[in-house]
Amino acid sequence: MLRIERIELREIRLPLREPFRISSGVCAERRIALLELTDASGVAGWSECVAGEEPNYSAETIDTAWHAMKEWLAPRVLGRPVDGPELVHDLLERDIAGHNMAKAAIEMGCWEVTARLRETSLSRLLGGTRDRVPTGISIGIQSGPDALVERAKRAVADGYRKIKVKIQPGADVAYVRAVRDALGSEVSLMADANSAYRLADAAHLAELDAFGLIMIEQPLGRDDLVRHAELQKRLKTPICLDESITDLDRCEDMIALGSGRIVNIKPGRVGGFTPSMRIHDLCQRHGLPVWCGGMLESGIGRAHNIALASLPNFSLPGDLSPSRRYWERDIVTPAWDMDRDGLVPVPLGKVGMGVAPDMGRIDDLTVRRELLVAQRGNP
Ligand code: OSB
Ligand code: MG
Repeated sequence: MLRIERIELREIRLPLREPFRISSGVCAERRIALLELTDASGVAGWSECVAGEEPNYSAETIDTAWHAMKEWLAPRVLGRPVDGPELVHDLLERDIAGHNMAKAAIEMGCWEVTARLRETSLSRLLGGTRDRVPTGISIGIQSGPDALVERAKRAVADGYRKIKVKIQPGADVAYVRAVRDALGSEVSLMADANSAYRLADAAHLAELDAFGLIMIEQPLGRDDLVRHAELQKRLKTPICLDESITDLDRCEDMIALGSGRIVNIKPGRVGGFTPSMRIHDLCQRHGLPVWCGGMLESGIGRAHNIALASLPNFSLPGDLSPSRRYWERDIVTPAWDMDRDGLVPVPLGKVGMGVAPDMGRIDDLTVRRELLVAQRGNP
């Protein structure tokens, strides 16, 4: 049994070591909402909201998520006894449309609190089966092919097991060709377009088939499963969907329509761990691989992603880079790291997410905080 009595929301500002550019926008400093949820028994757990600064990846931003959590979502769970964290997603879904990232932050926090209540690791609680997860890198759009090649070579030398390069019109075929030529045919390479193309670009995108990419991620519109299905017919390269898969039904539609053959699961995008696991299981039944995407999370969101990525059908490397790739200094101890083979150890021997929030650092970075408590009257 779980009963959340208080949720402390904070916003921290965390500068990236270098700006991260995708086709739909650029980020130099993350504004991250962190949650500390405390159960009636006094056990607390942390989670992170992955909503961005601007509505370029999805409609949500940190400010809309803050509002949704405070006004509609936190009141749903505060003071309410729930039998288990697997019920929280449906509780938050009922009569509240959208706001998946806000829902996910609360839902994932409930899983973390439960892991601590049961004195088990978050990975074990979710049904993880792996003690190490393979890591890929997501490289932002660079000034030219040479700069991209240099980044990609360094990433291979660091041990990353998958290289993802961001593309957009004007920075695509020549960039990918240069990387493939430099890395050779053995390296797992993929491209992510973040919705930058139209179906009319199909012939141009088909030029990427020459480079043996393991997948192309989200080439077309966020909500556009129909045209992705048409595009997939014209490409040899498997399409992987990210932005489009906002819930289990969208994933069923993708499979029914043939809009993609791989899914990038980001728990924030789909509303938490429960829908992530449902999508994971659905894909597994259909023989489709999934992998865990990233949203430039701090060490707290990363911990949650790594626990999820330990589930069996996460068979491709996730965007789960070590802390130092993003930050001068992370907000957790120990910082996240990978070995020379690009594997991150899952902290199975620890309770909960397996890293501790660095409270001094978090306090230094905090620009706003708000305490939400149970109002009388929640059953
Ligand atoms: O499309 O996967 C994406 C970052 C922000 C928004 C969207 C995406 C990304 C990434 C970063 O690719 C992956 C990471 O966190 O390393
Ligand atoms: Mg993506």
